[in-house]
Formats: sequence, C-alpha cells, structure tokens
Amino acid sequence: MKMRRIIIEWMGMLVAAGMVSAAEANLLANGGFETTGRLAAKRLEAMIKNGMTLDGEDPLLPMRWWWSSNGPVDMRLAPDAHSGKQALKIACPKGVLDMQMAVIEVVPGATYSFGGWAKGKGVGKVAVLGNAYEGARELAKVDLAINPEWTESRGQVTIPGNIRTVTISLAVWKAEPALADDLFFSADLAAPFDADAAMTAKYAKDAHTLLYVDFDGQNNAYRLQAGARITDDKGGRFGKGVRMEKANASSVAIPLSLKEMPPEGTLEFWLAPDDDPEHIYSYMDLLAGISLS
Ligand SMILES: [Ca+2]
Repeated sequence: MKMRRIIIEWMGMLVAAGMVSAAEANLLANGGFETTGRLAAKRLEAMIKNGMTLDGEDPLLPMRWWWSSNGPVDMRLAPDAHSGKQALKIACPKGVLDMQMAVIEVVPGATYSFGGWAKGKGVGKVAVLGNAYEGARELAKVDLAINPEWTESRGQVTIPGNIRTVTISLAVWKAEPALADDLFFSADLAAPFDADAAMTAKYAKDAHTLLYVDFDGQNNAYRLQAGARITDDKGGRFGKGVRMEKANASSVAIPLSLKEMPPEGTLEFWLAPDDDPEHIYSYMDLLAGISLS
C-alpha cells in the first residue's frame, strides 16, 4: 500500500497591519523568487508532459507560486537578478507561462499598487484577479515592459466591495528569453511588514499567540496518535517536525483551554508532503468541546 507521509509544523501567526499612510510594503511572498523548493515527481512529470523544460531533473523552483503553461516553455531560476540572488528566467517564443500567487487578503475599498521588474525580450502582463463568489475576475492589469535593462512596470487597483482576496498573475509570452523579478502587490502600512519572513524565519510567539507548538521540546503540549512521530532536527521547516502516516490516519492532538474564544484568529503550520498528492485532505482542524473536569 502506498504510504503518504507528511511533516507538519505548527505555526501560529497573527499579523495586524494598519492601513494608514506610511511606507509601501510588498504583501506578495516570494515576489523576488529567492525562496525555493522542489516538486513531487508526479507534478514534475505532468509539467514536462505539458511542454515545460526545467533546470535539470530535480530543479529548484520558486516556493508559493503556482503556474501553468501553454505550448513549449522553459522556466528556471537565473543569477541575473534585479535584487537578491536570482530572478525567474522564461524562454517561450511559442508558448505562454502564467505564474499565479493566490489568496492574498485585501480590504474592500482600499487602493494597492502592483507590478514587477522585467528584462530581456518578450511580452507580458501583471494582473490582479479578484476572487469573487462567481469566479476570478480581472480587476486591473499592467503591461510588463521587457527591455534590455531592468525596467519597472507599475499599476494601481482599488478593491471592489465584494472582493476579500486577490490572486496576482504574471503572464509572459514571446519570451526569448525574459527575466522577471521583484513582483509586488503593495499597500502603505504604518508598520514595516516583511511578507517573506513567514517563509524564511521561524515564527516567534507574541502577545496574540494562543497556542504555539514547534515540536522542539514541549513534550507535554501535544499527544501523538496512531503512529505520528517526531522527526530529527532537520525534519521540520525549522528544527523538528512531526511525521504522520496516511495508512494509519495519524494525528497530533494539541489541547487548548480558553476562558472564551477570540472573535477571530488564524491557524497556520508548515506542511511538506513527501509523496504525490492524490486527493484533497484536511490537515488541520480546530475542534471545540466542553471540558467536564
Ligand atoms: Ca530576486
């Protein structure tokens, strides 16, 4: 029987960001393509079958982005960067690559800037898609200026009242090749905000954190069930994690006692499936009950 193994690490995080005028902060995580990961073999195979070529058999690819291709497309990370150490390099004289970053929370009525930097030869656009109940809808777009030197393209969008999340799309075609870097979807925030920090730095508990388990030591904070086990020091995103077996329906129970529930909050954790995703699973639930003791 095929085993599904997953490693999760809990990460609680609450970000409070005031919308008063201050510094422009990029809300797009990994817009600079600096954080990378690897894909499961089955997804790689599907991409190659669909006409994509990549940087070797097990390429490093940008985390958090989702993409689709139409026709022959070569996509890889290249050291010719606008900032940081690498940019996205796209070669597709006869194909189209559409990169998407989904589910960015927005405030209805607020105005955001968006765009990115490009270089090389090709045609492209950056679009903001509103995730409406009836489906995705393009709210704004800007043509990507792709020139021999790094050039910024920038637009603005005001969020309609029925939109709570947006998807940012970067589409490139006729690229021979084109480089893209530092994609952004920005707001003016009162306090500095680093969207990349959630990926690159371990979460630290703060005054808003109700529960935080990193599996690095607090043995009494959770119960391992049905074959779940703690990994070694490198098994989690940062330090240890917990490994669960699909065949056993393993789980981890983390009790939380509160005098009253807060009006809102988030559940966050790192997940690293190390085999091929076959279905949609529920990975984390918040279950409410009444304690009798
Ligand atoms: Ca970069």
